[in-house]
Amino acid sequence: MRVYLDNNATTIVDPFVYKEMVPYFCEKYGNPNSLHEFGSETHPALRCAMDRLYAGINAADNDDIVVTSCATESINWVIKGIYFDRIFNGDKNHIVTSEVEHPAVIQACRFLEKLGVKVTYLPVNSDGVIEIDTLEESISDETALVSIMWANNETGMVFPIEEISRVCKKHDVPFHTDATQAIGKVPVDVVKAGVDYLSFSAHKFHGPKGIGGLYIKEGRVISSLLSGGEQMDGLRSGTLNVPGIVGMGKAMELAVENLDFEKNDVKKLRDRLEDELLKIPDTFVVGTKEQRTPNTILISIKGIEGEAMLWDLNKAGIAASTGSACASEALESNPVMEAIGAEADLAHTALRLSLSRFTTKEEIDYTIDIIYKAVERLRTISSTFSYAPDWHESKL
Ligand code: 7TS
Repeated sequence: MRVYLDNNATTIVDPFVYKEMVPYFCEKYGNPNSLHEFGSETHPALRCAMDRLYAGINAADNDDIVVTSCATESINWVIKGIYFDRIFNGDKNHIVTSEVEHPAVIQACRFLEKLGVKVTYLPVNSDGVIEIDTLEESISDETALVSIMWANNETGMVFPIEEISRVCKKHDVPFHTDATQAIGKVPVDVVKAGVDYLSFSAHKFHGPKGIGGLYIKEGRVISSLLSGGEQMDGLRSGTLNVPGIVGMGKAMELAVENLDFEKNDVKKLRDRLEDELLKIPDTFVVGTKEQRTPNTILISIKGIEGEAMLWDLNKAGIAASTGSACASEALESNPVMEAIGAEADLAHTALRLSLSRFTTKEEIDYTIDIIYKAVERLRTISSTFSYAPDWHESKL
């Protein structure tokens, strides 16, 4: 059996998404900016895709959604764009973010630090979420931008976006949120949330890779970083990725249609997996079930290196991760585990299991069985854990 439980890294392209994209590779392959029919015959699908994106996050007609290549690009654009708009000219010199952002945010901020920008990385509580008081205290007259994620990729914890945006408004500071892990998992409404900028990537919600977006609220300016042929109203030059945009639009429509399914059915499977794994002694999961995206579990199984567990799972056909794929090649401890104050030996035990609307009950039952067996095997050989064999006997 092959089981894919690494949906926070990327997702399968929904077959309906794929089907809508197909004609835009070999039939309607024109450049949308060309003045002939090959170009113009792409326009209806592009318009339809953009309408679906606007509807999906409740953006107004006068707001901008600019198509980018991925969330990493959108995030870098906002953070570095703000530097050119508000910091380079001497107006402001400070950015506020959190310790548990994706590396796209953290590294973009580190880049600006080298140019002299001050950055505050807000700490998180034991659930992995920032406290509003610390945000309020961190903002000053110098602050040019607050960038806080909507949902964390490792823990799935959903941040108090409306409260964050209220604080930002009070201090008149633009608010960017990285909603890469939120779209398709929880309702994302830019009006209700009151955000100024919002980043996303299609491949996290069953769209294709290599395509993403940046929402920009009406009135918020941003310097364009890709200068060139003036596509996307001059905000982001470069020939449009027509199949990608078509696919992202359809994926957004399906993501919104499936929100109830995520909230009920995916969550039920996730909760079942979590409840069974928590029966293993000396385990804990970061954050409460209700405050997390319905698909994610970050579990620590004491005495078991995350990588060792991944090896056993992979051999059994199960894909999971120890955290963000963007950092996991380094064999480092999980940074979010560290940020929540977990002891050093536990930070190495993180295992992230992330489901999707395509995950089945059979797959979850199989995974529970394999993890139980892997725990038995790995704890027997663990140098940091004294093995008590009786806990699982009724389970196997
Ligand atoms: N922001 C968050 C919250 C993410 O989870 C990711 C990808 C990105 C930004 C970057 O997205 P990209 O499409 O530009 O690559 N996160 C992960 C992950 O958790 N495991 O692999 C990739």
